[in-house]
Amino acid sequence: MVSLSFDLSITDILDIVVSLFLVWVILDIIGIGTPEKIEGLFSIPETPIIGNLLEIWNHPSKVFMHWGAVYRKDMFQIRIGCKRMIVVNSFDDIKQLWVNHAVANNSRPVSFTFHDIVSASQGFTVGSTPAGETYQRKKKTISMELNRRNVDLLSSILDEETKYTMKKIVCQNIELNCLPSENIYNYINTRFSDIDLLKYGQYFALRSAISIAYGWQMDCFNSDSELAHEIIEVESEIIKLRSPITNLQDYFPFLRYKPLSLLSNASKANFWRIRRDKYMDYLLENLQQRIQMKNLSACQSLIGRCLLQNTSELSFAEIQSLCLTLVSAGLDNTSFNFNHLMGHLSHPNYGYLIQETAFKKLMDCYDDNAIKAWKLSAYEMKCDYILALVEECFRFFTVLPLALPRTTTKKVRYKNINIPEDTILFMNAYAANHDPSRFPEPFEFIPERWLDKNTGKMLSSKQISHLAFGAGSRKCSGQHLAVKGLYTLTARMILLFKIRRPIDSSMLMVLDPFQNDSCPNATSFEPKPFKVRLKQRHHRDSNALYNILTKRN
Ligand code: HEM
Ligand SMILES: *[C@@H]1O[C@H](CO)[C@@H](O)[C@H](O)[C@H]1NC(C)=O
Ligand SMILES: *[C@@H]1O[C@H](CO)[C@@H](O)[C@H](O)[C@H]1NC(C)=O
Ligand SMILES: *[C@@H]1O[C@H](CO)[C@@H](O)[C@H](O)[C@H]1NC(C)=O
Ligand SMILES: *[C@@H]1O[C@H](CO)[C@@H](O)[C@H](O)[C@H]1NC(C)=O
Ligand SMILES: *[C@@H]1O[C@H](CO)[C@@H](O)[C@H](O)[C@H]1NC(C)=O
Ligand SMILES: *[C@@H]1O[C@H](CO)[C@@H](O)[C@H](O)[C@H]1NC(C)=O
Ligand SMILES: CC(=O)N[C@H]1CO[C@H](CO)[C@@H](O)[C@@H]1O
Repeated sequence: MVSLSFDLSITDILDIVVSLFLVWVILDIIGIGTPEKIEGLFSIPETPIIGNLLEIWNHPSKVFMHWGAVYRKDMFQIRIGCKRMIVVNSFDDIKQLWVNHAVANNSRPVSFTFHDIVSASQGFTVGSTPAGETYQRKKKTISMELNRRNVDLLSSILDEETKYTMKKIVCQNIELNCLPSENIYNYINTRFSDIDLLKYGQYFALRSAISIAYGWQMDCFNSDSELAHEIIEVESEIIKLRSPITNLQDYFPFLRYKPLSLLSNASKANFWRIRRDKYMDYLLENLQQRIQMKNLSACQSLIGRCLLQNTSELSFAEIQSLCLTLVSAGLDNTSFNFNHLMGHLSHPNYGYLIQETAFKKLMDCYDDNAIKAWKLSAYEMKCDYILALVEECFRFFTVLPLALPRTTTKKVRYKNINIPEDTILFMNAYAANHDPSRFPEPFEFIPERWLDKNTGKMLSSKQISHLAFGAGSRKCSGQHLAVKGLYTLTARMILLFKIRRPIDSSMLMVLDPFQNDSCPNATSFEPKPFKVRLKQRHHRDSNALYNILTKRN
């Protein structure tokens, strides 16, 4: 009996698959089911039913660049299943469309897997919330909390966290017990072996985020290492589920119905959601307990203040969403950028020279006093060359090559094209950041392009800007934090070390982020691991600097 009913259900499933598929094919052939073409906009040739799905499954950003070149179009439309979307490759069109047109009300597409399953309990992150009142309340809070002035108030946290990161890099890689009394300069000549710095970047991003959000210092390398691992692993799996291309249920609605949804494994999304809930709940409950005990750093933390003050008018669910945003947004984005920058510096043919220039410029800014340079690099971004280095890294790498997708909330007219309401827009940020009309020699890593040739000062954002943080009203709210974090990390790495190529030359970073991407169908680049080798940088104050690292606060 049991096996009979099992057989039956399998046939049932097959029946449903086949009949739904046939209905879909028929609908597609007569043209119901397929969305109308947008008039006046070039359309990439497409396959019936699926549209352009197969061609853009992997590295959509690169395929879009290729199409742009082949068809000589900066803007074109594509289709996946029942949805049509517009792709914009050129820097100027993105600026026009995202900043000057209809940006105020740009929304985010709602994805079935991501919004209905992954986000069922903790809510959406700010970045994935569609337009509306709840979005506006959350965005207002996070933009205000992380505006330039407030990020400056977080300097002491970044000071502490970058110091902690440097200390771990030193202590874990040269044979030494970093006891407070120990003088590290006895070990100066110890050689580092090849190391992968990504882990340190991730712990930096995670610890800073937890400290800012909850006023809690995580001990990532010891007592909280399990929790840290868990957060890093789960968040990086969840970002993969968010890909705007590979979630087939979004484009082929019949796949959402049981039993088909079981085949397409929505339970995978559920699995990660449950693991995420566990630590998100833990972090918030822990904060609430500490607030009850009147713990000062808990009460003054970003989320602590949201819970205590009623001025922000946030509901509890909205506060949960802010927590999620703060924990997840910087995690891989910041650490991948840090690692990528270190990878560039490890390239002997240009990276070594950049480091020497950077060190010299830092010394120039601080009267040749490395101790002062070390201390103040967390509190001010005075050295324009380091800032240029950071901006060039954001541009060159563009960790989210398609930024995050947008949806129009009303009709937009642009260059005689009527873009209807509810159209998905893809900003090809990678393409725009390598647009040769804006960035001569776009595939070269040239920090100087951000600086005035005569004065060496940073050019204004009107003169040069990149799109790694998106553009317009839904531009990244964490950009000041991300820039400041990366500035401090970079300045301090350069003060302490010379970053050199790995001894194992196969571990040298590959420059093209598309080439060794381990997950070509994901939203962000996921570079294969690579390594660098560190040597101590010798200067008048180097021993004193190493002593700062080993001292207890
Ligand atoms: C290197 C680090 C980072 C990069 C490259 C990055 C990049 C981006 C991009 C491309 C977007 C989409 C913008 C658009 O649609 O135009 C975005 C949105 C967002 N980012 Fe970041 N981000 C980074 C770090 C952070 C950090 C540390 C936070 C801190 C909480 C943060 C918070 C947000 C939020 C809240 C949004 C959503 C804005 C909205 O939809 O209105 N990001 N980010
Ligand atoms: C779906 O994913 C979950 C978690 O990864 C796994 O346990 C389950 O076996 C998968 N189911 C199918 C039908 O692939
Ligand atoms: C507040 O809580 C943190 C984390 O639990 C703890 O390290 C700190 O000592 C507490 N501060 C006070 C003043 O109790
Ligand atoms: C915040 O406002 C809600 C209702 O608006 C009220 O129930 C709650 O007591 C207030 N909390 C504080 C800390 O004032
Ligand atoms: C990167 O940043 C975007 C926007 O802030 C965010 O939605 C995403 O979760 C982040 N991804 C990772 C892997 O950190
Ligand atoms: C990186 O990609 C290149 C070309 O695709 C390949 O030859 C090389 O083995 C890859 N390197 C690593 C470390 O995977
Ligand atoms: C995305 O790419 C990775 C690595 O190539 C692969 O393991 C994974 O199955 C792909 N995901 C989808 C949905 O195709
Ligand atoms: C510029 C613009 O059109 N802004 C509108 C966006 O939508 C809100 C309501 O959702 C309006 O109040 C704004 O005027």
